[in-house]
Amino acid sequence: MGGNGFFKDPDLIPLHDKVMAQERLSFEDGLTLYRSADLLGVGYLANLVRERLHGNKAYYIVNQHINYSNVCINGCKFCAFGKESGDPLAYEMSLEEIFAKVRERLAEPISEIHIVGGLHPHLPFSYYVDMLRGIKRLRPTVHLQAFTAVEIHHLAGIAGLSIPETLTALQEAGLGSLPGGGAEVFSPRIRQSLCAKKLSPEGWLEVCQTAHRQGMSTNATMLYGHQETLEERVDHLIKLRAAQDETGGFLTFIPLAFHAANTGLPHLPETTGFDDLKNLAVARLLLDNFPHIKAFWIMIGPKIAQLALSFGADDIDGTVIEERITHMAGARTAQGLTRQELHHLIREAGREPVERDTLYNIMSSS
Ligand code: V47
Repeated sequence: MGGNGFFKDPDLIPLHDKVMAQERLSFEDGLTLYRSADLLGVGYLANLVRERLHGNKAYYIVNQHINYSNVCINGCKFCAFGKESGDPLAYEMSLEEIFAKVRERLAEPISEIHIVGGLHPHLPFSYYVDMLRGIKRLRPTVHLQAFTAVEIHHLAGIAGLSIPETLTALQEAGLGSLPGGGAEVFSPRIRQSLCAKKLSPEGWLEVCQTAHRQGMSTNATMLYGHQETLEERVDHLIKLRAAQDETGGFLTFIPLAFHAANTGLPHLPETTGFDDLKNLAVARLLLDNFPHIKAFWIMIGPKIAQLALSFGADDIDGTVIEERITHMAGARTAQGLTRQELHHLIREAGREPVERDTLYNIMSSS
């Protein structure tokens, strides 16, 4: 397959040459990919890179999500999860409640706990440190992937510490890596319109790069399907690629499909399967220095996530259990999938299921 006759869109032919030569794609190339209606052509190119890097492997993880509080001072328009303090739907878990959630699942072979919340105005820094310490006491070998770069910046303000000092204190308490949330879209136009109070793109990148310099991996995301242009998507990806060239600590990129229910943008339609696959494929092609591209099944549904394994994605996230951010915004996906369900999805797609830990060490392969 491949070659000039394969592509319905002739603009993809020069990109095929570049991909075969392992040449870096430009901003213009990114736009060509996004503008192309030839999804199979774009997917084919992304699959070349995906298989070059990972062969037939499709990674997943046995993990648990804990969203400790939805109280948030940022008020982002695209978010249905964050609530002001005092809102009837606002909640914050006590440390005992968080530990109970961990205890409930001690018998399960969970290798990662993913912890994200809002920017809470009052909880003291000790709450976060004690949270990590307490969970590690209950599950000493679990990897804690906790607090987005935006939360880290907020916690630094609460603690009166610098970003490096904050990360060190949290690392000493058991923090293993940072999840990729809070990047949204780096465009100043979008930030002004949707999340003016949020940590700036430069601030977000600086926290991630500081974590990298301190030996921690982080992930990166892009929220798509709201008001952003194709140029703004490409700009976001190219900025991530440039940051990765400098510090090299980004592990996985996850495009996040916007869900409109209960947000400040309720009129916007759902993202389409075409756009979900396109974002994963373009990311695989532009982010040549990111090891992994994840199709987060919670956001795009298990069916599209399964197809994504042939459109650039090598990872399908994991069992998850009790995700709240997307479900508050109307996601109709389940709260979790079993290991068997993940294996079935991956095998049917002709891939080899590989259970990984957070850092992509292989746990088992069957
Ligand atoms: O930062 C908020 C996004 C993110 C909505 O690192 C929304 O492996 C869609 O980053 N519709 C948090 N998305 C989740 C996140 C994540 C998820 C899974 C894996 C990883 C990882 C990271 O969710 C936020 C924001 O960008 N978000 N509201 C919404 N209405």
